[in-house]
Amino acid sequence: VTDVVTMGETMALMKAESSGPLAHVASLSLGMGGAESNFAIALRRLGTSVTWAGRVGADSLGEMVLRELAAEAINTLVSRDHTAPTGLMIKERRTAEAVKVWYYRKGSAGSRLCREDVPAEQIAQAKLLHITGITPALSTSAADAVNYALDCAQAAGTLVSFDLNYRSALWSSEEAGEQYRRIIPRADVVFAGDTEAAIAVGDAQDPWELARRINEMGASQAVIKLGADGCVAVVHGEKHAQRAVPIRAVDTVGAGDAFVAGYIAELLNDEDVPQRLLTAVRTGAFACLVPGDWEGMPRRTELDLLDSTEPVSR
Ligand code: KDG
Repeated sequence: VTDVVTMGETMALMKAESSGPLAHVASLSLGMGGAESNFAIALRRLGTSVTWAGRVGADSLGEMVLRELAAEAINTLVSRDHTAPTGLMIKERRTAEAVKVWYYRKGSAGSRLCREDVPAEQIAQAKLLHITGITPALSTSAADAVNYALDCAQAAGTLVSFDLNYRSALWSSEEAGEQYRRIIPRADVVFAGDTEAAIAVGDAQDPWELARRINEMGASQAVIKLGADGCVAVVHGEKHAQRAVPIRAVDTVGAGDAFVAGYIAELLNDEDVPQRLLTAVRTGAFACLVPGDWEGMPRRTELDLLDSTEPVSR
């Protein structure tokens, strides 16, 4: 039994070693990434037990995903799909600052996630189920799996958190908005960037209004992620704001997942909202400081490093 259960697709990730068009990049390094497993790793490093459920191919890349998750002490409930490969994404560093992600995931094992893969019992016993808006975009069977996981959580009184995580390569904003409006009322905690939130609830004057509309749809904790501007939240009717930690980002992919993990870890530790948001912006900042999607996720003992003025600590 773990405190948190999450599910989704984790893919192999090939990262360009240098900046420039992929056509002129001589070497790529191999790793993995996936919003929910990034979240799981960040959460585990902060001290919360977590299960990741998903589907990978019966191939070497699937093996790599499972090895990495095991090395991070994530409990895994995985189907090995013998008829589809593990998905792949390639990260192009077009300029030193601009990262472009290319997906090779259509028909992948992960996208074939279905309701049989949903760990109903573990969800019922967990404190929280975490879902992202990527999973329902993968296929109809994956969308059905999300729906079923939400049924399991609601029947058992397990908290639900939902990160909208819009991916324009996977679906249109109309399709996404429709799904978001179905899932938000079933969630307790909702995370969204401001443009993502607008896909679900329409444009608004300010992020508070976006959060308030998400509350109105039934999620009592709405957190709007504003990147370098920090975040705002409306939680049980109360407004909160938190500034970001000033950093020089090298790769922001994975920062949102880290942010969510920071908030959820503190929520489950019964910390108040300001503490949840503070840990969230700090974990998010850490994720931006390394090129991988999850490798930079901090351990709890490392959170203070962001304030350190010492270049070397011994
Ligand atoms: O949030 C980071 C994820 O986007 C990345 O790790 C890969 O899951 C991924 C996706 O679908 O983009």
